[in-house]
Amino acid sequence: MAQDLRSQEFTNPIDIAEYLFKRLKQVGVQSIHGVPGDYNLVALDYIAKNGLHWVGNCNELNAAYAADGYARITTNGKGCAALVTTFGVGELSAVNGIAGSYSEYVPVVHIVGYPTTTAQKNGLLLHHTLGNGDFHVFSKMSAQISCAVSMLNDPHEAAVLIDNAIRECILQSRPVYIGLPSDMVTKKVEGDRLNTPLDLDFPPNDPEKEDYVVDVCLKYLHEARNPVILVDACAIRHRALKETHDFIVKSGIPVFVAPMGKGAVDESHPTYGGVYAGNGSNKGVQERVESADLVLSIGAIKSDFNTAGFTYRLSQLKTIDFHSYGVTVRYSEYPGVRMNGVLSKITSRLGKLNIESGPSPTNTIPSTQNSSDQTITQAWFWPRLGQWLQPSDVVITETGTSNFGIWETRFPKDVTAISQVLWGSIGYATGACQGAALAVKEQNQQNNTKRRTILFTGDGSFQLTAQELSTMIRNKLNPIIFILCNNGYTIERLIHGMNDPYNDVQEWKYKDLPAAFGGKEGEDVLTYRVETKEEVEKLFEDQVFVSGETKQLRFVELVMPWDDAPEALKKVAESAAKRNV
Ligand code: TPP
Repeated sequence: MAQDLRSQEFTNPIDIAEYLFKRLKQVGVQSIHGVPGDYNLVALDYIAKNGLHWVGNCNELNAAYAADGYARITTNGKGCAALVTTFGVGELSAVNGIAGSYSEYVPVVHIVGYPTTTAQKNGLLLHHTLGNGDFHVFSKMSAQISCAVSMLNDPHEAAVLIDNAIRECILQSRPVYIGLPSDMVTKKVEGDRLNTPLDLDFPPNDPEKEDYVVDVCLKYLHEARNPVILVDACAIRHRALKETHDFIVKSGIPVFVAPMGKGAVDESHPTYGGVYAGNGSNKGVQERVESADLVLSIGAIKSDFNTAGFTYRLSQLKTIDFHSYGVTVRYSEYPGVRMNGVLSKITSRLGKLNIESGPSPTNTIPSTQNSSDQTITQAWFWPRLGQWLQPSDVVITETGTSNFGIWETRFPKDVTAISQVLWGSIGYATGACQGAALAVKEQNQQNNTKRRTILFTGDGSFQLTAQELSTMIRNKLNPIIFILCNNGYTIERLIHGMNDPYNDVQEWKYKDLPAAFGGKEGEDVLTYRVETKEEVEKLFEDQVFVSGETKQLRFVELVMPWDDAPEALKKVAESAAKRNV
């Protein structure tokens, strides 16, 4: 009765859950990840009703990783991803994944189904509580890894809180937490609010301040003789890729990427020079970047693994840092001036520059690897992969040898790279592959394209989240998955305990898993095992395996030596080992 009276206050009353899912759909979300639970079941009824697809993950951690992967594909526009979990047990399982999204600036909306507001008020001794009547404890935990927490306990403010959460999620590119008590799901809010789309444009910089910063940057830029551009992850995460690209093309300045910036720039562009990561870089790259008289650093995240163990040798006196929150020119800080506006103004006002050219990387396999030895070595595989990849591929790598090997892979145009170099939770890549492959499938259907999603993960990492293969089969996804079978935690062996049993894993029959998860060979999946370079070559030429149109998920056991690692990893492991004592 009370609800009926309240709904009369609105011209177009709709249920809170309907409002929430319609808003998510408006910002481009087509699929919702998660796991059901009795506190979210009623809300789940609204997903299909509003034209959204329910993924149904095997567990909440995987759902969080998958949502992260999905978001990294959709944020090229202004999108995000969403997952639904249940109070306490479900949401806490997702926390590691959400923390990763927070750390790496990925916009994920985490919706948690709560017990009713009355049960909360009365402090009932309910399942999934700590048994102490505290219903705030889990949202307080999540507040540390969310840029907004919206508890929908009052229908009068629910629509505003939902709008605020989704907007903050996308603008700050970080997770948000929405608590939805089960009795609030059907309470009414004003549906007409949906006629006004959320404003997802970054607020413009103060023009006077922006002009000043642009002038300062241009002064140093026009004085420079051998500047370089260094692009990193935040250029991707904070949607500055177009501005970055325009600047690269117009300026003609040699451009390099940090490992987390892989995929941010067109690596087939003539001024692309390679991956810069201090001592982990190829020789020509390190020399060129470190001898520059000006480094234009766009969206840097100078973490240990991203800088090959803090081995950058770049002076702040020769650096201009562009960030989402401000610009730093040498030692002068200009807070509150977002890089997007500054970069596009610099490009439009740029005069003629005197520039020394940079090195041009190739995908050539090192001559030492061209021997008749058939072993699939890391030094051979990653450059070879660069020759095989296609434009627009999505390439996912995992914490382990693949995250470092990929430094040696020169991408064709428009490749999107996904990895979790800062947070580094193993198992992430397989979960993220499910989400990315789904987002790619949706985009392929919409744009009539044939993008491929390709995963490289270690055998050890795969064992943490292997069940997501089941979700991929269930959702008819067709990624190409390479399991690097090298008998255990090779990256850990290099850091400590080369021969110790704690770095071994049980050897699984990985190829048998798709069948165990209900996938039919030939119909849903195609499985392969390659042990020699020749077998890799044959696989790379197999048109069914290669094609983006192939409907089946492709699953490859890629056998590599247990003690082999990319050169960059060897250097990083050495410095990680030193920091651990
Ligand atoms: N647990 C989590 C959740 N995340 C971690 N990063 C670790 C443990 C520590 N760790 C980092 S890498 C790694 C482990 C255990 C081993 C990865 O081995 P594998 O996937 O086989 O990759 P390889 O180096 O052999 O390619």
